[in-house]
Amino acid sequence: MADIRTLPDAETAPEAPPAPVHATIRREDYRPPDWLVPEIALDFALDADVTRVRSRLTVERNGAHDRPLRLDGDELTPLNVLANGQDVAWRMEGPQLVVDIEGDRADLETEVEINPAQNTKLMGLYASGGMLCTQCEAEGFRRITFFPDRPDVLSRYRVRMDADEQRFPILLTNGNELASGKGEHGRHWAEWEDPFPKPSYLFALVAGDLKPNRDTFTTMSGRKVDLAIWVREADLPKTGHAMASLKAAMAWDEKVYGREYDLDQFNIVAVSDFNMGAMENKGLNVFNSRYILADPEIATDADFDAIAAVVAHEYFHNWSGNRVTCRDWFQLSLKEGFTVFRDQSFSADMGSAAVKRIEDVRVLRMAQFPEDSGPLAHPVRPDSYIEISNFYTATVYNKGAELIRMFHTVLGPEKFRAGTDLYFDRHDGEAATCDDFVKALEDASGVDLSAFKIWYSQAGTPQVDARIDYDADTGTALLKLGQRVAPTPGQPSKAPMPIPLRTALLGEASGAEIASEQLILLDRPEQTVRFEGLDEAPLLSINRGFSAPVVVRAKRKGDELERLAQSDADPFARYEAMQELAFEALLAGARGEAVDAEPLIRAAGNTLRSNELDPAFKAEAILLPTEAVIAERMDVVDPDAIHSSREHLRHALGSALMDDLAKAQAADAGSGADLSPLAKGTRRLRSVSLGLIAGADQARAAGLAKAQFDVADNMTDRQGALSVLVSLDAPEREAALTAFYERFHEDALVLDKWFALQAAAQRTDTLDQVLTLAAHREFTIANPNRLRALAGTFGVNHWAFNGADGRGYAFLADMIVAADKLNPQVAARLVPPFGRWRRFEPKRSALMRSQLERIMNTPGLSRDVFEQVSKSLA
Ligand code: 0A1
Ligand code: ZN
Repeated sequence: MADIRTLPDAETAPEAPPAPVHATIRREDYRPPDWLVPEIALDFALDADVTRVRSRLTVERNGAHDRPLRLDGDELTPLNVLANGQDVAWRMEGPQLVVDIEGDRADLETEVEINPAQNTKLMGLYASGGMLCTQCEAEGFRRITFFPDRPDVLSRYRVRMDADEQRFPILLTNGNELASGKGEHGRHWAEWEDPFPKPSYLFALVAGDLKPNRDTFTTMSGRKVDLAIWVREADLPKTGHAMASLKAAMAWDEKVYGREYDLDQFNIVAVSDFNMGAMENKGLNVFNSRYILADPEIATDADFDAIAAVVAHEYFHNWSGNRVTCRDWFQLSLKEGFTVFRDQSFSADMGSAAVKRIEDVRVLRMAQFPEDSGPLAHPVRPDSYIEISNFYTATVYNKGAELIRMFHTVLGPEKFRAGTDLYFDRHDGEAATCDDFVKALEDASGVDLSAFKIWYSQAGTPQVDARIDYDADTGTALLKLGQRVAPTPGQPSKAPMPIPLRTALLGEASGAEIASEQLILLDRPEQTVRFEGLDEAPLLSINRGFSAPVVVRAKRKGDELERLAQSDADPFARYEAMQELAFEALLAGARGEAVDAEPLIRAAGNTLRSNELDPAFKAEAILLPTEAVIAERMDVVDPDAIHSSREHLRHALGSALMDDLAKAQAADAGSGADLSPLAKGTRRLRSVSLGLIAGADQARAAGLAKAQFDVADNMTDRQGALSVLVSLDAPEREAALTAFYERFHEDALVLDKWFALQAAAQRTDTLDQVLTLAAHREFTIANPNRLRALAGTFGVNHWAFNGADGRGYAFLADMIVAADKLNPQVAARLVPPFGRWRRFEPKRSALMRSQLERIMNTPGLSRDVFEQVSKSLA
């Protein structure tokens, strides 16, 4: 590239009109790209402070039109622009570089300089712990070089990297390495090529002093793939679980979906500053270190499971996301919903499917249901956005996965697999839509799924009302079902949805299945299903396995829930019956009504004493719903009433079941390194039991917790004990927190736990403690994990965040405003707890609203926070 230092002069760079701020992008406005970029060659002269990026794009006019080439940029200034090796007229229109191209094809060269060390947004090329790395999804590539930064422009990449060899001995990017060598002044270089055309959001580059954990995987067609997980040398011993998970995921995708890996190498890099969980860049996944590094000393069983799930998730994207990508960002769930469904199925196959389903539904209810009933509600395939980063949501991911699961349920595994085979085959190398996915399932299965498409477009969680009328004389039962969806922003009236409900009837006296399971499709506002030949009164087991992501309100009689909790053969339905029993008591308490805890106590006692149920299931079944989930079921939220109702129930359960709980808490799980389902379940039940014991007898719980903490040879027991101790007023609390800090403060991931545990504490002084922690020398808002550990955890601590004086609101608002100046994406993710303001009693509601307004009035607010706050206020 010639004359790289030439700065634009006034003639070639006329002043552009400012782009509209905070514009709304709409799905209906989608147009295919004007220009395609089949090839791109990138040349990086890497340095933490000034990295020079030269790029050469082969651009091709897409169709007959005379529109100019528009390249996206973000905080970029072109140093040089050449077309076919010649100077060319160009202009900036807002952040876009616009070039009039003669002819239908050209080579366009640009050059920019960027500053990774000052890139606090962690989008594009940034510095983290001495290394350089990239994050490009969704729109980070435009912070590296000028490019049509949209997922339907697929290019073949050739990349040259040049860096100081001592500081950056390892140079990685997508695809395969072609050549490498030494340069002058202690520099070295490497050249790579990715044979698979990809959208810019899948580009990645890493430069740093990293060491690999290497392994190999032989694919089903016999190709050997070199695997490497790159970390700081000291972290190498903590990479074994991630590597084992990767190999298990590769084998699983071959077996279950027939998908084979396609490059000769697969690299994973762990970084400690990362906005999200991980990123599926082609052949070079970049991970938040919390989803790679683990050993039993520092990671809980839940951390181990999350690592396996996220490693698998990113790997599965190689097909569902990379080989077949999204046409536009409105189709995000095409890759995310499907890939979450794939990773959930993988985890279910690796452990207990029943417990995994319960966990997934718990996450859906805690994260997605509130989203779907609040001001930020949006369809699985959104219709508009201001900032796409705000749409990496539980709706797009988890509800999207539920939608795929419904397809799987309706089609059955064989037809579903035929459908995904056709989808991958038909759209390999393309940017596809959610409609394309459904069409492939339909074409391969011969089943009309068109009615289900409403799940992509209609927001809100359907409520299903169910009631059984039984006539003993005729042995007939009528199951009366109704559905409705509450209005959501922009969707005031709703159409009925197809809701597949796996349903069975149990005999009231025998507990046996008197009508075997069938799949009922509720697709009208009201529907009646008839059962005949019943010789005893029926109990209703409905939405088994949580076959549809809906709220079921069933009219129950007498001890129906207790009977279901005891005898339903479907583990999810059994769990659900326990939850409903808990809700009956919790809601009565929160409304100030008389509470009968006996049915729940009996059911929980039977569960704990059962010889058939495994401990992981027992733990889930006796775990009380969180205060936030209880709040979802109240018309007017009073956090103090909810808290005290839950505390009373914990007390009642804890005292009535003390002996059973103490036994479960004392159970020996063997070595902390044993990650078998039994060992993990035993540990989980120990800590859940400890929590209930604490509800009844704080002094006893403090002693047991401290003992569990002191003898623990693993983080699960330690964290479980500490999570109970932090809420107690006992000398053991301080002792354990101090011991934990002293032992682990040099490990950033464990220190995050220390912050998070205290921010989650159920105490009247939690906010004061959080304020003190915000001033701790180890606290920083610049590191997303640390910020989330303190402010994110506090925001979902229902009782503490919603303290009546409003100081909790002020604290979180302060955090959002401060974080927004550095990292808008992460700041915006702290906003949702404020979105519940309309649901609260008037005093808190006003306090929350005034904090939202305060954020809104902050000068220079980012697009990210602006969108979340303005929608929350609307
Ligand atoms: N595609 C990733 C999630 C992801 C999205 C945006 C990011 O930007 C900071 C990072 C990661 C996944 O689903 O795993
Ligand atoms: Zn994903």
